[in-house]
This record gives sequence, structure tokens and C-alpha cells, in this order.
Amino acid sequence: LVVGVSLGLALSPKGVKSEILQRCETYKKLHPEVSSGNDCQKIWTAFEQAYVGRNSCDVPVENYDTLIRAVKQEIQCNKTLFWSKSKDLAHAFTEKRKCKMTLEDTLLGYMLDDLTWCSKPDSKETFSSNCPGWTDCEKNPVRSFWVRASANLAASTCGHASVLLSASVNPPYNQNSIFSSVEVQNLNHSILDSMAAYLVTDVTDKTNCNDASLVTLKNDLPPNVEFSCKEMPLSDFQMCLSDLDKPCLGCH
Ligand code: DVN
Repeated sequence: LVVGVSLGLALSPKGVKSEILQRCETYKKLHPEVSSGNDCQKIWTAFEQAYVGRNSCDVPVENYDTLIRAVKQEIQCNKTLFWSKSKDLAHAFTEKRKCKMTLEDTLLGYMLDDLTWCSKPDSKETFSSNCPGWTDCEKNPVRSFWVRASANLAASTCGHASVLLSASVNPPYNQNSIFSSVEVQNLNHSILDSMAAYLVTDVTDKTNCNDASLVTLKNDLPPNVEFSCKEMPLSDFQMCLSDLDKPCLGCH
């Protein structure tokens, strides 16, 4: 008999706070450049005020503005790697190659990746179970956070940006995705020059860079942001993870 099996990252109420504080301190140790500007306790307070005491289907995206202001981290030009339906590949890549970084490699994304949180009216508590799922209601605390954090990353992205897309999903560029509806919409053409899409193709995939959805992506970009698309066989991508001398995704 197995009693109290915990599902994935379901944490006790105290668990969410201690997990976030611990991740914040870990990140500061791993990235000394953000260490002095960020007070993890202050970040927690700014985070919590976004959703605590609120109905968990009524947390507007703007409620995270205070948190965004509390986290101090400069986004370096040419490094942003967006992804859509390719989270594991993108994270495997940035774990090996520090020339690119995803949202979850920033302090903000690192603290919250894969966590679930919510509260309820008249409560001061944070819960990590029985919270609304991603699609249960639009203004849930988790989705609103990722929308806000994604918009912030996109707006700060400068120089050259990359996006990892998968030819195994149809369409690879989906206008309902966070990448399209939030990130592409928030790019700043006065600081961004170009965007390269890398379409990872598995052996049986038929989709290539001529796919209509990639033309849509090109057209969705702000004016004067140059677009390119490259098909990348999955085997080549895997080579990028093992042979670090191989130039990949514009990294040398
Ligand atoms: O560029 C990235 C990154 O910066 C991020 O913030 O936004 C981009 C990825 O978002 P996306 O384009 O919507 O890509 P996905 O793969 O459709 O969804 C990304 C994540 O959102 C998923 O991994 C889900 O998070 P999870 O459950 O792994 O913590 C979540 N998500 C999106 N649609 C969902 C969903 N979760 C459940 N149901 C859905 N319908």
C-alpha cells in the first residue's frame, strides 16, 4: 500500500515558499553577476502579492508587474532562445551551451519553472495542489505569470534572437502559443535585428521551412526584423549536445 504518493512537484503550503527561496539562492550562487541586485525575500514578497487572497481564476497578468520590477537581470543581446513545443530540447541545449538562454535560464524563470501555485479569497496562504490547470480558466496565477514573464523577456530581447520549433507538431508555429501571442507580439524592433527559426525535424517528419505557419511567423514579426528558417535534423541537434566544438544555432 502506498500512502500519500506525491505527484511530481506538488509541494506543501510551506513548500512553495521554501522551494522558490532556495532556487533563488541557488541561482545567485551560480550567477554571481545577479547576486548583489536581487534580494530573494523581497522577490518572494513581490511574487506573493500578485495572487495571495485572490480567487485563483482572477489573477490578471498585470498583477505580476511588481515582481517583474523586483527582479534585476540584464538580458544579454544575441542570447535569447525562444521555444514552442520544444521545451526539453531547448533546455538540453542551453544546459550544454551557455551562448543561448531560455526564459527558464533567467532568475525569474528558474525560480518558477514547473511549479504550480494559487491562493483563495481571504487567505494568506499559497497552495500547490487543487489549483486551476493551464486551460481551466484564463486568469489563473500560473498562466498569468508565464504570460507576464514571457512578455518581459521578449521586450528585452536585443540583437539576434532564435526560436526552436518542432516539425513533429502541426503547425510548428501556432498563433495560439505563448511564443506567438505573447513573445512575438512584444518584440521591440528598435533593439531587435533578426530572428532565426530552427525547425527540428525527426526522420519521419514531412514539415519543412516552406510550411505556411513559418510564413505567418515571418509576417508576424515587427517590421525590419530579418527572418530566417533552418531545418535541423534531430540527429544534428543531438550532435550539438555531445560535440561542443560543433557550431550550432549560431553558437561557436
Ligand atoms: O519561448 C517559450 C518560453 O519563453 C515561454 O514562456 O513561452 C514560450 C513557450 O510557450 P508556448 O509557445 O506556448 O509553448 P508550448 O510548448 O505550447 O507551452 C509551453 C508551456 O506552457 C508548456 O510546457 C506548459 O507548461 P508546463 O505544464 O510544462 O509547466 C504550458 N502550457 C502551454 N499550453 C498548455 C500548457 N500546459 C497545460 N495545458 C496547455 N494547454
